[in-house]
Amino acid sequence: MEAVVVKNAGSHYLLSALPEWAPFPAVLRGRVRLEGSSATNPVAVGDCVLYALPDDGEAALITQILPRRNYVIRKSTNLSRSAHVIAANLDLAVLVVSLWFPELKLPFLDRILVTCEVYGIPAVIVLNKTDLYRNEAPEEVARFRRIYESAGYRVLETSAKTGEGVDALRELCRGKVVLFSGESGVGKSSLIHSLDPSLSPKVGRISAAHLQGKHTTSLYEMYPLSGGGFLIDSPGLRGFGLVDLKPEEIPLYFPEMLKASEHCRFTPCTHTHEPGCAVKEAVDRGEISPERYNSYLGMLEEDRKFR
Ligand SMILES: Nc1nc2c(ncn2[C@@H]2O[C@H](COP(=O)(O)OP(=O)(O)OP(=O)(O)O)[C@@H](O)[C@H]2O)c(=O)[nH]1
Ligand SMILES: [Mg+2]
Ligand SMILES: [Zn+2]
Repeated sequence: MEAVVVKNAGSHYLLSALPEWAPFPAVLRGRVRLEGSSATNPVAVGDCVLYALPDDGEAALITQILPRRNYVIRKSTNLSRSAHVIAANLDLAVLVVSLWFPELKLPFLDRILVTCEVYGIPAVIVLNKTDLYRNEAPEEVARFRRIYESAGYRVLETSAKTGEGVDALRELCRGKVVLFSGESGVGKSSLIHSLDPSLSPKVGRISAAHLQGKHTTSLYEMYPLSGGGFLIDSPGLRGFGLVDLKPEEIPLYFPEMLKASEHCRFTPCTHTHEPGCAVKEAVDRGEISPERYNSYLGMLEEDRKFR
């Protein structure tokens, strides 16, 4: 029998035969692994699995993990460089950020965006907590929008507190399997609650000392959106290491750089020192944002360090 993993709590799982919502417990038998996967976690929320029901009426046994349509994977940023599959078989990734509390870190957002591009997962950027800074920092909000809209991404402004943008976000999520990802404290769990008040993932506070989230959500868990759709709440990301990409592959996953690179004199072009580089010219003309270009240079640099 086939079902989807809707909660991952270490060695215990909940499964449900989506779109039906009736979660039941399951465990993993022995060494079930998806062929070719080197991730530290064999099963992720969103995985489609085959299971058997034991005679003793205890938890179902996961017997096989079916091939993934796509997934989001991150490398730990410590020395082990082990990889962790965050979620699988997604229709949409909602990448939540805030200008303040916690402070915005663009290179971090760009890494997640690159990963979504690598695996072909559509991404929207949600700028949450606008109630805190819309009036205080309108230029910063406009600048943020410019950077990401010119790169081809949709940017939605929301406030889980006032409900701004929540209807638009609900429309985007309807009927889809959606991962909510981002740093701790940006309001992923709060947004899920405001999309559907019958859902109540635990919400934390912002640490007064560090002005950062407190890693309140500790598990990957899917929630059914009334009206259709499934939302995956996830723990705040601390760092986001890119999976193995060759340096020449990185610019393929910056949509605006990929487009401009058609006109580079050399192929491949690293868009750093080559004469006649259309990407650098686009940066100079202000068509590609310097922030995104700098994120790219940072990724190249990191790649060199670990080689
Ligand atoms: N002012 C304001 N506060 C918000 C908003 N959204 C969330 N918060 C607050 O931000 C804090 C963190 O919210 P959470 O929803 O727990 O954040 P999270 O992204 O789920 O964090 P982790 O689970 O730690 O990854 C809480 O105090 C929320 O009340 C918002 O739109 N405006
Ligand atoms: Mg949370
Ligand atoms: Zn170039």
